[in-house]
Amino acid sequence: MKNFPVFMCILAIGFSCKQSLKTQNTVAETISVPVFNADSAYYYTATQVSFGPRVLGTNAHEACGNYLSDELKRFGATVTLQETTVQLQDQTPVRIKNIIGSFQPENKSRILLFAHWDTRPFADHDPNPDYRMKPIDGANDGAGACAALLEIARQAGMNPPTVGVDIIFFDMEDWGSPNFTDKTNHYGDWCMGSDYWARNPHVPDYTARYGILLDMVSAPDAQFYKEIYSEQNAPSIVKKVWEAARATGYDSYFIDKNGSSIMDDHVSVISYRKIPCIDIIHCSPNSSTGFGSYWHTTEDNMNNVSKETLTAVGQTILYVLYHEK
Ligand code: AHN
Ligand code: ZN
Repeated sequence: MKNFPVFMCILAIGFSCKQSLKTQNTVAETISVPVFNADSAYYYTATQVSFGPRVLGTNAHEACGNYLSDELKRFGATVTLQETTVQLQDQTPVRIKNIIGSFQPENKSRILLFAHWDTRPFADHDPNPDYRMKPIDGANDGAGACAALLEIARQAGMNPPTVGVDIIFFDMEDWGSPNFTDKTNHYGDWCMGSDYWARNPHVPDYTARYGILLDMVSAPDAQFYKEIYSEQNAPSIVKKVWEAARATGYDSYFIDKNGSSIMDDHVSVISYRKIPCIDIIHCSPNSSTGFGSYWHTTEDNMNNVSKETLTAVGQTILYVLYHEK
């Protein structure tokens, strides 16, 4: 029966379960990719924002950290909380908490997905000078990327991929000094949570095949350019993800052009853990900041969160994850 493999494929597609996208890989094989649920991701974004700005040392930060770790547990991850004290530039101690959710922790073949969960304490790029010392909601810069990862965690819990997955929510990414200085505030630095974890991983000698950082992945009509440190350190992962976006139909978000070099949490992981990592980050090459118009302003709120953008990123990552053997 010469047509048997083809026939089996048609059968497999015909009987596909309701919540998965099947792509035909070879004649004999179909790969099921779960469907990213944008409503869930939107809800996880709104829930984080509802706690208030997740600025270190606040009740909102504490409550949101508990929420994120509880959700990872609910989806079946083994959760490790990594807490430590770091110092601001004026030596003030601050407590930080990295939240790590591991699926199939015994699996040696792992993929690392990460985002930052803290929010910037000041809207230093707000057009209105009166708002520049106010904390931001961080719907896009913080909550959206964590929400996309929570939805991926939910899918990984229901329908495990072949690889083990670690999802890390890093704390204190967004405390770098603003362009202005004033005497009433004290500043930290960028990427302090990921810097700490990369030097002190939750598992001794932790490694992964590669890592993907999501940062600012929920603004309407976001555009993701190929970030330069990603291109330099993990070109094959950039290629894999951009091809996955094309295969999934979201290539209008993933621009086939180089962007700029961005110091972000992936640089810590590349430098100290030697894991090739990429950063999927919304950039606007023609804007004054290089980032989207809401970046570090009080407009980074739920009015500017797009389910379409969350889906473009989330579905692309699921495609990559479930095609790994
Ligand atoms: C700098 O502009 C130095 N880093 C951008 C990383 C960042 C800030 N991502 C979100 N907020
Ligand atoms: Zn930021």
